[in-house]
Amino acid sequence: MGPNSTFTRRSLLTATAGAALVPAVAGRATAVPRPVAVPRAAAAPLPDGARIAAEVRTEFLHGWRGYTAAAWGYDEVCPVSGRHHDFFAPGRTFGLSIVEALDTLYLMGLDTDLAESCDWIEAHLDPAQDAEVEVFEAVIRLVGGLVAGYHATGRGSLLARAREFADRLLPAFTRSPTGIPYTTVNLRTGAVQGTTVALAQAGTSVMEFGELSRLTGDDRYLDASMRAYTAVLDRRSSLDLLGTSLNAETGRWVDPASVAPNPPVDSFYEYLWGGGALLKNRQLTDWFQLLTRPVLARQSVRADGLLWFRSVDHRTGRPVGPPRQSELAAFYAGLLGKGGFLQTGADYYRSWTAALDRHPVLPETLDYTDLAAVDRGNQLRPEYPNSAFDLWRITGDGYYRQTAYRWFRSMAESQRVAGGYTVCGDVTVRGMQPGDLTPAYWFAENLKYLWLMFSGTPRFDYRRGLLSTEGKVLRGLLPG
Ligand code: DMJ
Repeated sequence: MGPNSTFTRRSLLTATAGAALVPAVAGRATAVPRPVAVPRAAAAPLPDGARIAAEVRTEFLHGWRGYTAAAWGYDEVCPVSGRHHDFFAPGRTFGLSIVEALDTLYLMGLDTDLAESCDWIEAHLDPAQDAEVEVFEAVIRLVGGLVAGYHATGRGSLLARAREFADRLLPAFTRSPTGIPYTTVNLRTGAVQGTTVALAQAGTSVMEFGELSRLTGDDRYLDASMRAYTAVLDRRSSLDLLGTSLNAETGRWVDPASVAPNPPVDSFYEYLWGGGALLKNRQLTDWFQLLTRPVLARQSVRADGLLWFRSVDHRTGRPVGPPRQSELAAFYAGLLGKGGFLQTGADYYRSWTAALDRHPVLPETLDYTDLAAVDRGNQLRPEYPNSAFDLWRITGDGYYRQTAYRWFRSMAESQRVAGGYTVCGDVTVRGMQPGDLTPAYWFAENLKYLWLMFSGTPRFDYRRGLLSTEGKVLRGLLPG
């Protein structure tokens, strides 16, 4: 999830309505409804920013020390049992939490930990393991993490490792007759599998692969991502909507529902905007605009003054499925802000803030008609503070810092255990049934957004910086 190259600081209340910010897009035009501001509740005054930044860093270190003490070199820590978890394949490790943490360690000034992490990668990380990996996850976590680590440290070994992973992932793209990548690839053999491909799997590589092409001068990575995008765009409906998943070999839609901005399509849209901004690629930006307008026009709904997104059949625009919203969709508030739909993004953020009034720790899935938890677990997800960070950068509005801090405190009060931070089983019961996992993305995302909002670190270019869907800083790390 990432931003605009030019950030203006203006009050949300005086911001131009989103529709007026939308550049003209050639082709079939869709009218975007005029946004209506969702009222926001007064938030408590914040402690001093430097004090919050210190608190955030302390909590990051609590999680990091939990990982390093119990699971160093493994993908993820189970902070309650002290065991570890293999993320990609049983019995295989990629030291995923280490790779995911690199640029966060840099931004927080944890330079000794960063050096030790890089040393581990140089000594142990093997991109040629006999492991069948999810291409989407390997790109955003491993390739992205290593590229961001390279930007943070200048260590060429990290870039070389990123490139080797990308080379081993490329068969998923190049062996596909349509260009839509197979979902898995064996890193050692190059064998590909998985023909039913969700949009996020088809279109979440252009930021990492584009940056890798820029750094190496090798266009194969960017070309693979663009070919996949073109294959999907060619299959949009007459309404300029997309379904959920396609067959990589036939190119036919498997699931025709447009479920944006929910998973498993979420980051497809995010990377059209992010790739456009990072690579200065007008085609990607135009596609983002082209596909976003009908999502806003046909899928946005207002319930009790809050803004949500329903699912529709991408061919007819008719509503399908129950009124559900995944927590993962909360990233879309920031994306809309960055993409030129600021008031709509602000409204959507306020909807999620209302959900947090009801559930201080967000459940995985809500019924948006009454904010009831449908899937009651919480996977320690970062989407809400991601949007807070994006909207704060665009507007400078203190509301986003207040609400992000509230989110942070709730996480600290509910999901902190002796060995770090953990997912939980049911946010609706007292005690929340702590689970036993710190997902590796927690080291990449959750506290990075808070740190960037409160620390004012000189190691980040607040104007030009761009982050991936996994929170990797792919542009804008500064020496310091
Ligand atoms: C992260 O791995 C990425 O943000 C991905 O795009 C979807 N969300 C997870 C964390 O919730």
